[in-house]
Amino acid sequence: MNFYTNAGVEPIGELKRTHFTSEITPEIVGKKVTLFGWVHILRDKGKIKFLILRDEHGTVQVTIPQKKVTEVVFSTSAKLKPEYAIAVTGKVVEAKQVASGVEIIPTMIRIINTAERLPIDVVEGKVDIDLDTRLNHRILDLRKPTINAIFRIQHSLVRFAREFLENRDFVEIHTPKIVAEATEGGANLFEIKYFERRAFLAQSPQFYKQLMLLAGFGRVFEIGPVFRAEKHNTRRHINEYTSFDFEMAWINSVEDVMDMEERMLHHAFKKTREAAATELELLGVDLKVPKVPFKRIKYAEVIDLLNDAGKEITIHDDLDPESERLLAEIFNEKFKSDLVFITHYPLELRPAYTMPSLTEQGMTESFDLTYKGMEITTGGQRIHLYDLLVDRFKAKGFNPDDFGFYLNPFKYGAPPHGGLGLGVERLTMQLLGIENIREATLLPRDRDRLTP
Ligand code: AMO
Repeated sequence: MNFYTNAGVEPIGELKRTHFTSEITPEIVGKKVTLFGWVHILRDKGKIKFLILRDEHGTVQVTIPQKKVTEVVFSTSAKLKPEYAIAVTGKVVEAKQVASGVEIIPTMIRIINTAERLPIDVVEGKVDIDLDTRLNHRILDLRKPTINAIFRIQHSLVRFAREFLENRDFVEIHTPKIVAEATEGGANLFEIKYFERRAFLAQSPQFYKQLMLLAGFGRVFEIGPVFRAEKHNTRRHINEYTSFDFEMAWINSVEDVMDMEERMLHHAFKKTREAAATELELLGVDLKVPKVPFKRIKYAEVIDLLNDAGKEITIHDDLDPESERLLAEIFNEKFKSDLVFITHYPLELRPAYTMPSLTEQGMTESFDLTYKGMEITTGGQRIHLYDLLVDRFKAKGFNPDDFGFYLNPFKYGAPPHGGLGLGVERLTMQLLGIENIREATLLPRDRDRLTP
C-alpha cells in the first residue's frame, strides 16, 4: 500500500540533508545543498515567491523566481502553507538584501508533510498570546526559535554541570521515584496507590543519595524528576520539577559543599556562554560568568537586613516572595553579586537530616543559594551519627520505626557527608530573566495542568 498517493505528500526517499540553515553562509556560494525543515514564512509576489525555511538551527531564505526555476518547483511552491514539512535542494547564491548575505534558489522542493491551519502562531512577535494558551499548544509553541532556545540553554547548563562533577569522581545514580516516606516533611507529598499499600512520589532523592555514600560511593549525583504537591499556583513553583542533586562523603564542613557548587556553576556558566552563544544572543541575554567564591551571609544577618529595609520578618519565618524581591536589591547593592549563599538556618526551618551547627546554638550547617534574590539551591551537611539522627527525627515528631530503611544503615560506619539540591527550572528562569517558571519548564505540571 502506498500511504502517499492521496495526501499530496511524498516520502523523504533517498534525500539526505547536506546542511543546516546556520551553515548556509557566503563561504559556500555556488554549492548545491539539501535542507530539511518547516515553512516558517511565505511571501507571494506573483512571479516570485519567498520562503523562509526553518530548521533546528535557524532560518534561511529560499527565493523562487518563476523565470529561474522549473515549472514543477514553481507549482510546488504555490502549494506550500505555513509549517509544511519540506525538503529543499538548491544552489546557494549571494543576496545582499538578506542579513546572512545568501539565499537558496531551489532546483527541487519536496512536500514531506502538510500542516493544518495552526491554532497559535509559530512566527515570533506576530501576536501576543497568553501563557496558558501557549502551554495548551506547547509542542507548536516550542517551535518558536526563542522558546526552543530556552531549552537548549538549559541543556547546556545541565551538560556542563554534569561534566564538572564527572571530572571530579562523582558517579551518576538513578534512585526510585516511588517511595514509602517523605524526605522533606509531609506537607507537599503526592500520595499514590501502590497495590494494597499507599506510597508517595519522591519529593527529593535525599535519603537514597545519602545512603549511596553509606554504600561506598564517595560522591554521587542525580538529575531527575521530583514531585511536590504545592497547594498554590505561584510563578516559581511547579508540581514536578527537575532536581539536580549531588552528595559527597568525607567533607570537613558544609563549606566543602558550597565550594563545589560555586565552582560547578562557574564552569557551567562559562561553558554555556560559549556553547549556547547563538541562543543567548537570540534571547538578548548577556550571561555573566559569576566570580568565585560567592558571597556568604548568615540567615540571622539576612533577617536584620530585611528588618532594616522595613520588612517585618523574624528568624523563625521562611523568606516569602517579597523578602526575596527585597534581597535581590539588597544583595546587588551590597555585594554587587547575583549569587549569594545564605547559611546557618535555624533548626526549625530545616529537615530532620540536617546537621545542627557546632558553633551557633539552634542553627544548622546548611545553606540556600540565592540567584537574583530567588532560592535556587538548598544544601547542607547531614547528620552521619546514628543517635543524633534518631533524636532529630523524634524532635521533628517522626516515629523512627517508620524510617528504618534510612536510619539503620547509619549504625554501620557512616562517613561525614553533605550535598545539595538545585532546581534546574529555577536556575534557567533566573539566568534568562524569565518571570514564570512554567516558561522554563518543557511541559509544566501545575495544579491546573496535566497535559500536554
Ligand atoms: P528543597 O526542598 O529546598 O531541598 O528543594 C531544592 C531546590 O529545588 C527547587 N524547588 C522547586 N522548583 C520548582 N518548583 C517547586 N515546587 C520547587 N520546590 C523546590 C528550588 C530549591 O532550592 N533535599 C533538599 C536538597 C538537599 O538538601 O540536598 C531539598 O529538596 O530550587
